[in-house]
Amino acid sequence: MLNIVLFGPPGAGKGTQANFLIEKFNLIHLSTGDLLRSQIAAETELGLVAKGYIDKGFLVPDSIVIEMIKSKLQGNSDGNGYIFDGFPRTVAQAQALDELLNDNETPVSGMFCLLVEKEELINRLLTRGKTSGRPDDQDVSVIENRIKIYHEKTAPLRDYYAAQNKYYKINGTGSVEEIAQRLCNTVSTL
Ligand code: B4P
Repeated sequence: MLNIVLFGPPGAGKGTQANFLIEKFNLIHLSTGDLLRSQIAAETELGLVAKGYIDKGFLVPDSIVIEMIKSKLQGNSDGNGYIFDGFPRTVAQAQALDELLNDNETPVSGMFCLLVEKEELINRLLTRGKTSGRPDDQDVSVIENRIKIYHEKTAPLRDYYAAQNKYYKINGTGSVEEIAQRLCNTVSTL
């Protein structure tokens, strides 16, 4: 089993690169951002709560996100493994993921962190905001809040995975294909 955590600040290319890795390594894609947006689109109770956080650039509470991932893992036992895209984003989420995967004796294989400069992140997200309709991609102050929260709450996970020898840095600047090649080369060494 290959369980990959795709990591990086907002706009680093997690969702973009996940598409390459899924195909190359035959993995099941679990994006908490996509799962939350589908709840928002369906106007569920969970979606309404999540929208209040996402539109302002805050993280959705751990309890909601962990429960969502738990139910997805229970429903998908086949396949070569998972690609976790945008999850975990806090230490509590990383601990919960370890517990869930250890129950099935299939731990995280590696955490791959896409490194991109702040100015480039903001440009990418504002560009996407012109066509995506995502409110969180249309306002610079919301984007800056997302990046700030990434540094406060999410970036510390680098130490969490480094302590387990599972942290891999990937240069996230360049063409989508070049970055995909770097990622695939590194994942293939596992
Ligand atoms: P996500 O959906 O995870 O959104 P994201 O951080 O913006 O990254 P995404 O994967 O979508 O974008 P990508 O970098 O691929 O989260 C959205 C919100 O949901 C969060 O802010 C939070 O509120 C909530 N949430 C999600 N997960 C959560 C969790 N676990 N806990 C709590 N809250 C959670 O791409 C960005 C743009 O860059 C795209 O337009 C792409 O085309 C472009 N791009 C990509 N690679 C490029 C390249 N090499 N060159 C130029 N452009 C590139």
